[in-house]
Amino acid sequence: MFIQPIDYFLLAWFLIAFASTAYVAWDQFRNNPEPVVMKWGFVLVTLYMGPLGLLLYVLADKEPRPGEHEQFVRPLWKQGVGSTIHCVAGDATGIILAATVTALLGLPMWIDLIVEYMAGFAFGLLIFQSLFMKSMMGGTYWQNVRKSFMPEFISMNFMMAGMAPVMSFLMMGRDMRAMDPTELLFWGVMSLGVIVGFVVAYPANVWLVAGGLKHGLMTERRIEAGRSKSGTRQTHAAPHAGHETPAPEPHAPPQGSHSGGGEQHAGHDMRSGLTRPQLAAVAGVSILALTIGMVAPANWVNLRLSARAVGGAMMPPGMIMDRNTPAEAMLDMAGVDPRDVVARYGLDTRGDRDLEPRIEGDVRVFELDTSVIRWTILPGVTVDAYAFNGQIPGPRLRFRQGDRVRINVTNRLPETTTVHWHGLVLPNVMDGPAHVTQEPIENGRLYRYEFTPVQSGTYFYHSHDHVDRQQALGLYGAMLIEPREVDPSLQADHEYTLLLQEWLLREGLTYPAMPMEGAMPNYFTINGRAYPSTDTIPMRVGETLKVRFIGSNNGFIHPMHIHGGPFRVVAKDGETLQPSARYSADTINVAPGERYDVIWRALRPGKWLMHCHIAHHTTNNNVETRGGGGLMMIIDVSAQ
Ligand SMILES: [Cu+2]
Repeated sequence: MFIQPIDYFLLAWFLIAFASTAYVAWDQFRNNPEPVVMKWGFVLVTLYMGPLGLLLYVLADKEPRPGEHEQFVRPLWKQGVGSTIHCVAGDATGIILAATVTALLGLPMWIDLIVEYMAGFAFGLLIFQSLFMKSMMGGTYWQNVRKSFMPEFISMNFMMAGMAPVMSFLMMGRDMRAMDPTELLFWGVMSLGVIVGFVVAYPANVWLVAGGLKHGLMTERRIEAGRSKSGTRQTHAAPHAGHETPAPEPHAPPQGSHSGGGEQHAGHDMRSGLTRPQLAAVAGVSILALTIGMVAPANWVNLRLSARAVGGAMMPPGMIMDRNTPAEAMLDMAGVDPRDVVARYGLDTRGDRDLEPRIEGDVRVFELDTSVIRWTILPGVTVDAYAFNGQIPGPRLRFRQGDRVRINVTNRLPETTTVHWHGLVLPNVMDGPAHVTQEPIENGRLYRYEFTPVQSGTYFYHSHDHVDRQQALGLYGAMLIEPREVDPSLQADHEYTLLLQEWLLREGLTYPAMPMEGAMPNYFTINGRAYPSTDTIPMRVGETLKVRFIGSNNGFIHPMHIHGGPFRVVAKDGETLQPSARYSADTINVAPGERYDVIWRALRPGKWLMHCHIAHHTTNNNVETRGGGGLMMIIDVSAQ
């Protein structure tokens, strides 16, 4: 629940909202002399608008001192507040109920908005507005429904004109947890929508009250003593312009038409000072506002998506999401949900650890499982990653050319996956591409890969289901196949296997890095660590080092460079180069999927760097620490 700063703000907001609502409810039903439907109106609106609802209540409606309610609620602005309150209480309740139901049903956002409008209008008209009018004016329920229709229509249109864009932009925004009713953010967006809807609907409500077509606040007291022992209700309507003048006279100041106040109206009837053309014109403008509010957001966000399709996805800042961006694209680029993390590892845990097989007959059995982990790449910097066996990179699989190998892959990711054994000659059904050679492995399921490697050299394995996402989040590992016969010319005093990776880490969330807008990486790792937390290789002058570069990353070609003299390239993509084809270089471009085995000789003592030559890839979020960052490590050569 609490994974972003907004979540803590919302927790505080709703605690204040509940406290405010409790106070308003207590005060309304205990102290405030007004009709029950109005009491409920304020209670609901305070629930939705939190401290702002409380503010409106104490400033406009709460009886300041006994007997003063009639006088207190008289000003037009307060009457407008009251009128908006009983509109919003009904409309917002209908809208929120409809939004919850449609989100759970998985309907597209545009249908969502239409259902919300209809539910809000029905709720507002049939419950709050008509009941309120009935308690004000008497008459039958259906007479009041008819009378309330036009003012409710105008008010609802403006309300939704404010609320709809808030919902569209924020629910379909970067943090689409806002589409999911089980998230606090959903309720936060609803609250903000009601507040904006209230503000937009308020001027029309003031106009309708001034014109005598709506009532705002009124006083209803039980007289306990005197006339009747059972108690008589007396309703005091706050006076408003036009209420006594049938002529279509525009609103005079509300205080003007009455002096003294406290006039009693039982079954008070309203006469509107508004003309049909005036009403029609305002209704027309309200329809225009409604249309803009409902339709305009479709220019920017994809309202055809549903909460079920994308609800809960958190998108990287800067990602281009337009009105045509499909749900699949969003899910591909969405950040890892920190609540899916099942284990956390510090700098003391290494990746690329050798995985011991179990021997079953003549078969070597390896167990791999996938899960979401939190992995430390630098002191205080963690990524939420998809990992094989809880490590980045995944465990190193070592076997011998000609060995029978079985690898059981159990998927514990929140999505399907498969594994591809990059570069190997094997049966097609063991190759791994999802939907091509096999059905993807569902969460909780196991897939058994079995083959006999006929090649030898440097290989690697990686996810082949939503590769763009899953490999970028960490699903890769080295696969080193020893040859049947050792070739001395490929031997060295030291060996180091080097797996490259790019990460996108922003605001505490990890997104799959991609070479596209908003998804460019800002951290880079060698074997799951960024410099200065990368390994240091100790050597002596005269010794040789065999480096196996593996392009296990997705997005970039990394020109890998070693200081202190050239290396000899002896193998490419697992294939040993003929002696005549071997060559010397000091920089080699390692593209995604490529492997190079190079042998470097330590000629001079000292600290010699091995690093990517795209300078940005040797920074951590654009910061250099101790001379660099990211794809950089040190070969520490001592004299003899
Ligand atoms: Cu690079």
